[in-house]
Amino acid sequence: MTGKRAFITGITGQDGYYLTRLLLEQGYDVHGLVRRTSSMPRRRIDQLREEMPDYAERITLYYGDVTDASGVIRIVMEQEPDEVYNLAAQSHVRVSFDNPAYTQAVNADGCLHLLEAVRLLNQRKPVKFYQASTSEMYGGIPGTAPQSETTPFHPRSPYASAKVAAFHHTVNYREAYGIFACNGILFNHESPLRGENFVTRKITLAAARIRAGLQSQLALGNLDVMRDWGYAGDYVEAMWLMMQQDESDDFVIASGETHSIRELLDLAFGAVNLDWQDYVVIDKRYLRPTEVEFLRGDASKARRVLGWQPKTSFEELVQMMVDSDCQLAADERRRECS
Ligand code: NAP
Ligand code: F7E
Repeated sequence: MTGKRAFITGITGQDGYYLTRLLLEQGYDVHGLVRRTSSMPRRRIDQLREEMPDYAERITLYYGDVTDASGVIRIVMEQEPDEVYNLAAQSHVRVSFDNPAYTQAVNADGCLHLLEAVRLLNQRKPVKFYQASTSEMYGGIPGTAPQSETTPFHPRSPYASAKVAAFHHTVNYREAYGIFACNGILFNHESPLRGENFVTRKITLAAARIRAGLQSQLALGNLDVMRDWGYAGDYVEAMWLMMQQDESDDFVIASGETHSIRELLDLAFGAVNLDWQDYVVIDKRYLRPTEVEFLRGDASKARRVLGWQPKTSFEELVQMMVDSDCQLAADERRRECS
């Protein structure tokens, strides 16, 4: 047991699940912020509690919202965590074009509220801060050179602009107040627990449901983009490693490979012996006013300083997601037939 206490915003999300799991295994008590909603959106945390019943008591949840500065500051000051991980975000890039001001409030101002809380607590005891930064900040950088910590930002969505602001707030608090504050610049990372409206999960779920006879078509947007996709379970290890350093810094976390959506479709539909061209239609509702065409990360600094490298290949990731979605489709089919 480390006896350490972590506070995680965004604990109900994909990364929240994997990070909570890792921290519990490391002996942490995990405190998390959850939003009050009319239904209980705790699917992933409930799953974790079932999978790790011996650890369930070490998870404590608090109602709150990162847009509510006073609530966030009160919780941090009362709970006195050793490490704060700010994962909360309106994390869908396409959706950020529909609600830009809200995205800014959550993704940029929310980070600032957490940083204020950490600054105040730091006057009482040492506390470390992690900000969930993103490869989307590189956005429209021309060419195909891999993006590293020294690549300039060129955000191409309200989501990315807000994340750039949060990145700079984090660096500024580090420089202005000397607090431990780091940015993990994570490239796309996926898993069987990925939200169903991100392209990887949308594709693996559709392949599984079409195979099971539960769906007949898959509507997608722009197929001409390239992404550096990794496994979320590997990437949360990098978050934790950044927080174990003596000095805070910013790190790119990526696989170093890039793949097209067509390759993703080939793998996912191939895994269930289908040809995606028979099922995919293009729907302009899924296009974005500005697109990020090409991402490939250079994580050599993380490899050198943190000793981090990904363990799961792109092919293994897609197979893992298809297998999980085939299981879900089989369950859905059983329910339909009973
Ligand atoms: P996710 O599954 O969409 O989870 C987002 C989390 O943020 C959820 O727990 C959500 O709560 C919470 N949240 C949203 N608005 C909030 C608010 N106003 N106050 C408090 N909590 C709020 O995202 P993810 O994939 O786990 O990503 C985690 C973080 O990493 C995000 O900041 C994302 O922008 C960033 N990131 C992700 C990737 C990636 O490829 N996954 C790459 C780079 C950076 P509800 O459950 O209530 O919605
Ligand atoms: O889109 C294209 C789409 O929504 C990937 C977030 O976690 O990673 C994620 O952002 C690509 C885009 O992820 C569909 O146009 C085509 O080019 O899966 P996505 P994202 O936008 O890269 C970054 C690193 C984050 O930080 C974000 O929080 O796929 N695409 N057709 C589609 N995308 C979606 N969602 N749906 C489609 O039908």
